[in-house]
Amino acid sequence: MEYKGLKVGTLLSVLAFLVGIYYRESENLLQKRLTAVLEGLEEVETKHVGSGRPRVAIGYGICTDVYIDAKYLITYSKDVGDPEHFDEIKSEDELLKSFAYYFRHGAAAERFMPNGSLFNQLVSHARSFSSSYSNIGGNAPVMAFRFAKEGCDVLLAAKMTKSLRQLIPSNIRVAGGDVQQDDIHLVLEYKRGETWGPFTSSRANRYIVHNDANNPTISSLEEFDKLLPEFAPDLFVVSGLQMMDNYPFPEGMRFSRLMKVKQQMINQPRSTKIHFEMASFAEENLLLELSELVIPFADSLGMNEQEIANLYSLMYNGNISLVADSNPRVATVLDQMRLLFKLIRKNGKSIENARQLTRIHVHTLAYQAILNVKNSVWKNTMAAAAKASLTANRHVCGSNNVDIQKAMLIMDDSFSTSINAGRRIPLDIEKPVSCWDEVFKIDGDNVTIEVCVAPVLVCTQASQTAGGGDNISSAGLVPQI
Ligand SMILES: *[C@@H]1O[C@H](CO)[C@@H](O)[C@H](O)[C@H]1NC(C)=O
Ligand SMILES: *[C@@H]1O[C@H](CO)[C@@H](O)[C@H](O)[C@H]1NC(C)=O
Ligand SMILES: *[C@@H]1O[C@H](CO)[C@@H](O)[C@H](O)[C@H]1NC(C)=O
Ligand SMILES: CC(=O)N[C@H]1CO[C@H](CO)[C@@H](O)[C@@H]1O
Repeated sequence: MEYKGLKVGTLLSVLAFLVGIYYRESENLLQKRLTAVLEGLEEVETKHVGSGRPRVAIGYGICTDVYIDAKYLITYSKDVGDPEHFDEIKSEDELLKSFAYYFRHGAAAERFMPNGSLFNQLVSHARSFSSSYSNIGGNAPVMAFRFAKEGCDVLLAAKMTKSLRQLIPSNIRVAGGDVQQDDIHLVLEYKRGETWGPFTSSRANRYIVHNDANNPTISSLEEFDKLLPEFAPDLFVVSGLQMMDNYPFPEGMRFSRLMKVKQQMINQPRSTKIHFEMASFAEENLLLELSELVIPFADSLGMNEQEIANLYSLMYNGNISLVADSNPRVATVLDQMRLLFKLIRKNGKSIENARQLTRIHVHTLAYQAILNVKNSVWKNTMAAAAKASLTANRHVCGSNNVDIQKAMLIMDDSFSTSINAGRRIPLDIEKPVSCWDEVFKIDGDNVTIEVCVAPVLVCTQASQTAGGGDNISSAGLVPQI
């Protein structure tokens, strides 16, 4: 018995030992893999060393972001009922239903709250939690900060209070006057896999409500216009236009403001590249207006996976998609990029003063995809994809040094370049950024396109999600200008 017992015991411990080795080995392999990808990305990123200080002008707007863990501010109860989409949020009930609608898809959303006192109550409530914090927010300032950090000379179009202005670094010039009160955005954050009632989030994201008075009217546009000729930017970025989404404008006002944006874009000399950063648009009419008044006058477009699905759906099906897959396959996104590129180029031919679209950057959780016309004004596509990818981890994890202990790869071991006639490209961990050329036939012309895809070392311990897209898009633009 004893002999047998000993034998079984020994066998078990040998087995445990082997299992231990196996796990340690696979853990080691995983770490090695992530390290290789990180080193591969960093190598490509550092290949680009900028010369000189590019000049970047960015419109429009600014706000104070108040961050709160969503589950602290809003609690689930059975009364929430079915998730529902609302154009604007008129009551706390609507907030809960609307939050549920986006949370279950892990999709970002931004909604206007017309009731100022309800909004202020929510902000005070959020601020009463010690874990809440605030930051300068708005797409334009986040991009401006990033460009300034990356060594650009920056001009930002925004009106703000004197106290907010003191928080803007002195190396960023501001165009726009003073206001009495800054707009506040209340950012409800949640993590991947978090539950809220019966719903589970598929990724870390945020739901934003606001009661803006300044940003929707792009009140800084005129002041900005006066400074632009003298500033002579290499790059002009149009962003923040989603603040017009579902905003109660007086009749015709939105259209006339967008006409001013169009005019401002057209007025720039051809030597100034123009980038339009998309955002989450819920109002079909606004997106239609943008596709007439803004998109045709840009050289470059930046957007996330939801935004490209939305724009694609509008241009192809004639309606918008409010939520889309939050982890789309590379092939799906590349196909959407190709079709949008061709369509926008085609439409542009019959639009007076239109520019030729030469670049699209789509940032997703799992990868960065950049498409641009070869030998165009955009350089260093590969470095741009790597930089965008690393910035995604750095921003979300809140640290400049990527820690592989807090990172994972979501992108598959290989991806297809297209849903139908795609080629499979394996993910080479030593050379993680894949680039290739394609020839597009557009109205009888052969246009050579360079496509680069870089995997993201997804941050597993998110410290922030808001502003991620803006940091990533700007980081991707810097090596290219
Ligand atoms: C606005 O919100 C306040 C506070 O929640 C509420 O008392 C008031 O009835 C609301 N007003 C409207 C028009 O819904
Ligand atoms: C948009 O149109 C397509 C095709 O007509 C349809 O399948 C889809 O359900 C519509 N989506 C929305 C959100 O209405
Ligand atoms: C475009 O490329 C095709 C081959 O891929 C060629 O037959 C055609 O002549 C080219 N067209 C132009 C305008 O260069
Ligand atoms: C990692 C990183 O640099 N994130 C930045 C993104 O942009 C915001 C606003 O400028 C910064 O506060 C973050 O540090």
